[in-house]
Amino acid sequence: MSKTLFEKICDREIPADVVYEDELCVAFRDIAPQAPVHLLVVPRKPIPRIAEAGDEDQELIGHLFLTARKVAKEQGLAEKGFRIVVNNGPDGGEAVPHLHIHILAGRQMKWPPG
Ligand code: DGP
Repeated sequence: MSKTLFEKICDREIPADVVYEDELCVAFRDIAPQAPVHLLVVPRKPIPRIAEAGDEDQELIGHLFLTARKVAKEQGLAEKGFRIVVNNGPDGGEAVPHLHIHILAGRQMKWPPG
């Protein structure tokens, strides 16, 4: 199977502004930022979307969220706040079929989201 776009970024085959990485995931700046700070936290494992994560991914999914917390703190976002988003499927606004957590910050977020 060919690699997903985000697998190629995780493997450093496509350049990205990486802010954090470990054995399970990579965090990098979104190429089309929707806020002054827009980061993606991506598992190295190419789970297409959260709806297709398995029970065996429980630890990994927890790791992704705790990594989002860690990255947000490291980037100085924790005090003013930030938003975490996971898009799933066509109606959810998913464009890249490789699970990722968006971290958005640096402006007042609106609710409900568009
Ligand atoms: P989503 O709609 O949730 O699937 O979000 C996909 C995000 O991925 C979108 O905000 C733009 C970002 N993106 C797409 N291609 C690239 C890329 O080549 N590099 C980086 N850094 N981000 C990308």
